[in-house]
Amino acid sequence: MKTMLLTLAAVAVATSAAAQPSGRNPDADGDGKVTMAEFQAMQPGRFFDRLDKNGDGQITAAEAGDGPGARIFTRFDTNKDGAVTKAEAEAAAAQTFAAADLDRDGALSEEELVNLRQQMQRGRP
Ligand SMILES: [Ca+2]
Ligand SMILES: [Ca+2]
Ligand SMILES: [Ca+2]
Repeated sequence: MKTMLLTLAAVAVATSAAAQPSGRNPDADGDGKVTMAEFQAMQPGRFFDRLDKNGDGQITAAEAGDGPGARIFTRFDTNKDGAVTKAEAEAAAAQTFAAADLDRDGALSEEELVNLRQQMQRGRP
């Protein structure tokens, strides 16, 4: 379970990085903490919309593409209907956020984000 969540975060971060080569700070208001709203604004919304090529509100394996993307999205499909809905992606992101928020203050500090990134790097296949 933990690996799946970290993989989602890795995908979202990787997708964001691909779209924004200069990198983007998820801390939109610059207060040093990433709230759930800021986290959700960064992921999964942006990468979800990009992957949902036909705009029907769900990502199929074909839309996710071949390779690691297809395997990852199959695992996000929690109800096993062959498509990842935005709700499924958001639920996975929310769980990722909760797992990363070590002190449970509802926001990710710089330290918590660094920790999350380190976990993603270790968990990467
Ligand atoms: Ca679609
Ligand atoms: Ca599904
Ligand atoms: Ca926190």
